[in-house]
Amino acid sequence: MAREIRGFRIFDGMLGATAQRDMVADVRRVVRAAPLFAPVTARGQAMSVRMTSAGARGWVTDRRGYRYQAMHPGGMPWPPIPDSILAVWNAVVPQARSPDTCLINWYAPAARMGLHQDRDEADLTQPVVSISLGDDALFRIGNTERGGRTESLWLRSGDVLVMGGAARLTYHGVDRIAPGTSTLLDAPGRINLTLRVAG
Ligand SMILES: O=C(O)CCC(=O)C(=O)O
Ligand SMILES: [Mn+2]
Repeated sequence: MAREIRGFRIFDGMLGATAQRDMVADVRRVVRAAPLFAPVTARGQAMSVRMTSAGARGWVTDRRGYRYQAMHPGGMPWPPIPDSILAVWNAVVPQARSPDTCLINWYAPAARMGLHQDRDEADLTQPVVSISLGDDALFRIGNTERGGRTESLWLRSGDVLVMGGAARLTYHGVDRIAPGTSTLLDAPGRINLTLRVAG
């Protein structure tokens, strides 16, 4: 059962320990083929997360701006989205189109992500499904317009969050992670996976 906060659906602890470990192994395979890179916003600001993608396209940002593209910045294709990750999408949003991209964010202990909307996808009627692995993250939910009161919750390893429907354009971000709250990964930090229909 999911709980709902401002239209975001949260499946607490959806993935058990074995599923989480298997998924991390799949993520490591993707990262070996398409290494994490350090994104820079169009304004030239370094983001604190490291990222890569799986799927037919991947999200990139550099001085030319935010976009989805068919190749990793290193020139290689993005690896396919692992079945273990696709299975989560099929379980929580079975009516949606198939995702064509999975963004992999790596949060080292000091990394964060400012409040933003996910709006680079062509069809905003399709949801975004987010999976948390590793250390807890303090996740902030705002409103569909910039500003206003926000609400925060901790996302823990194995939690799945769906941003869809009227909340598809709700502002959200990660204030901080809590290093050492999970033993899933070899090092302190957090992996976040977001499945999307980009094209
Ligand atoms: O790390 C998270 O939980 C959220 C990530 C996110 O909002 C994004 O990649 O667009
Ligand atoms: Mn987002």
